[in-house]
Amino acid sequence: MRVNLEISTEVAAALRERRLVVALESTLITHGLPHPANVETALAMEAAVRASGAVPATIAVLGGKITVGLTRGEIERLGARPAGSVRKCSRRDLPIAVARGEDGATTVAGTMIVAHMAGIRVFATGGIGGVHRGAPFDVSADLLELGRTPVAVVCSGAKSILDLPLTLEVLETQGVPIIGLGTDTLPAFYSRTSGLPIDVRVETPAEAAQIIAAAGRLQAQHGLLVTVPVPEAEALAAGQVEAAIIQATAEAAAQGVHGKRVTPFLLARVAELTSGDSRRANVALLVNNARIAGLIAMALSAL
Ligand code: PSU
Ligand code: MN
Repeated sequence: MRVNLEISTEVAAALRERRLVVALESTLITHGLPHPANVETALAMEAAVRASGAVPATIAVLGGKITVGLTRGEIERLGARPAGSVRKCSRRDLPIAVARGEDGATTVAGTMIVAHMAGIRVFATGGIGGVHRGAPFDVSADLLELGRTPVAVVCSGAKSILDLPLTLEVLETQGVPIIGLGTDTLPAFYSRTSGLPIDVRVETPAEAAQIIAAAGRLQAQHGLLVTVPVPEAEALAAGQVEAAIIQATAEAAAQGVHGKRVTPFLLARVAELTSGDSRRANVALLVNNARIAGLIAMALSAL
């Protein structure tokens, strides 16, 4: 017997009518941003998806139930939970949270798995996980999930706390096409470019949708990345954030922070060291990516 998904009435109706749904993750609510900015951002992302004409589906595990399409109240409650009290769920964590009736926040990997189970093809987030600097075996489960689950992830590249060249190598090995919307280099999360070339540049969400549709016709069993640079007004200069990343990475190593705690630690510490500038960039790119994902979903339905 297969596990039941709790799909909200609105999302279920949208999926039945073949109206377009955009998946949104929940780890950025519980581990990526502080309260109450996390709740405000999650709700702003949902509003941005709607403004593009699509239906948002924020995904999480609630009391062991895999839930697709959280209500506003559920987002508010999840966002108010004390730090560390919600399990961060990548592929290996999902069965644990389900079996034990826990609350779990889905990462990019976890959200892709659930989106695919529900029949959702487009997912918006901030930055995917990747290969950590100085730790070439700390490879995010996001990269392997992109190699095995057919969902298009709209993001601003991989978080620049990571080793971006090594991250691109793993994505190449995994067979994941990287599409740049209005860019021919990989966006570097807080800043608009890493200078690293990617596979293809498109100018419109509709052109990105054509590639996603072609992957579908090829019966591709892997994901795709659609990368969108952070909006100009909130972008940080690469040099501005680099010193903070180097310091935060050294502190993580000195304090013995490892495993799933690394990414939340670095995001929080870089935000402190940049007096909140990195967090403003993070929020701006999240909302912008949700808007673009909505447009891609709409274009996909028109094909
Ligand atoms: N994007 C953000 N903030 C976040 C994340 C992405 O703007 O907090 C989360 C995603 O859920 C991603 C996770 O999957 O960070 C990566 O964690 P790790 O490196 O441990 O795989
Ligand atoms: Mn890791």
